[in-house]
Amino acid sequence: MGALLKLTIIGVVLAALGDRLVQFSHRTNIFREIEQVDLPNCQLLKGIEYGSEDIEILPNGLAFISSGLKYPGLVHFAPEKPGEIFLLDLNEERLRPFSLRISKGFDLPTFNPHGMSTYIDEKDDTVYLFVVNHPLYKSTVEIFKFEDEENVLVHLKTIKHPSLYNVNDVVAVGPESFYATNDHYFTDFIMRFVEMFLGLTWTNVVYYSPGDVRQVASGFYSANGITMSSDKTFIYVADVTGHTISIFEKHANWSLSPVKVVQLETLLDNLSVDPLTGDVWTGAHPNGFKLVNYNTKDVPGSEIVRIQNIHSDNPIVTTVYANNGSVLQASTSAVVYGNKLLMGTVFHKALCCEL
Ligand SMILES: *[C@@H]1O[C@H](CO)[C@@H](O)[C@H](O)[C@H]1NC(C)=O
Ligand SMILES: *[C@@H]1O[C@H](CO)[C@@H](O)[C@H](O)[C@H]1NC(C)=O
Ligand SMILES: CC(=O)N[C@H]1CO[C@H](CO)[C@@H](O)[C@@H]1O
Repeated sequence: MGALLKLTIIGVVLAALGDRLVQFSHRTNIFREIEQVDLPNCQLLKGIEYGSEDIEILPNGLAFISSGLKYPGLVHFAPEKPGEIFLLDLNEERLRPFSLRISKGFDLPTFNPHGMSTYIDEKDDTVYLFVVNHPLYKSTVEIFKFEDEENVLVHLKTIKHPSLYNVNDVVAVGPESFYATNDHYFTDFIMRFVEMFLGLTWTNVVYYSPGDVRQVASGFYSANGITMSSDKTFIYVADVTGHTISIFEKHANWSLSPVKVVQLETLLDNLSVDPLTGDVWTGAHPNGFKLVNYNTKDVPGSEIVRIQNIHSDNPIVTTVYANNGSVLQASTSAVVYGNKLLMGTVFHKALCCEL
């Protein structure tokens, strides 16, 4: 091979790598620093020290908080402690979350809860709690029935399916059916890193019901939080490293068709919708590098973003709370109840402030 050709090939390879690197650092916000934004009357939730990865609030103000996620590549402050689901009554002045009892027969030592969703049966007001679980780093979706008189989660069913290969979050649409995001093709940290570095868009949304399982959307860099509009006609999907929220119309046959994509700057994670206003809220990672490269001297921060008028031509995107990690590290979820804003994190505490 001629020297010139060799040089050309090396040049092309380096240029391609450089391009990947620029795109990768952009997708993971390696260099981003944020301005702090404060809110009044904040209280950290007592007893929650090992994450509050996802939060689901029932119309009556009871909140479920999943805690103790162990995830390849992310820090955990108590790796031997099984995951828990906390219950919190947001109508109380002093917030006192407590760990919910789970019925016998469920494998608690390997409980590793991730995204959650609730489904309320209109016939008899039964509350079903769907929890993404990673026992031994596999992916299942657990369905529980919530008995509010005894404050216990009764385990009904474990769902496993080859199409649900690495589930992140779910949104329940029936007592046994849901949409789920697969956030990476691989569970292995190195392979997920390679997948991200190459900018592969192999993550997707799967519809699951006992008789019908199929992919209904695809082409995300890292599909993560998923939720439904208050009127139940649209599905919103957060793409963390794509920095986008994709909006889909939900059809009677459960297919999804794309409506539009809203571009954000931050690494948005879990999504929620304010039932009163329709605003979309997300807990986000200001800087992806600090998240995966945990350093006590330079901790990952938190950023809570509200998107108003998401269906209009000009959605209003506002950073409502931002902190450098001195109070709250690695925010993932933000949920509103009245004038209260509840904020969850991957592996740190949970915070409630007034709006
Ligand atoms: C589902 O319904 C939509 C809208 O009516 C239609 O466009 C689509 O082809 C249907 N998909 C399937 C898989 O039947
Ligand atoms: C974070 O903010 C706090 C309070 O505003 C400040 O005291 C602290 O030095 C900041 N930490 C870093 C790492 O910037
Ligand atoms: C419910 C949900 O989307 N959970 C995500 C929230 O944030 C964490 C941290 O990145 C994700 O890993 C979860 O998948």
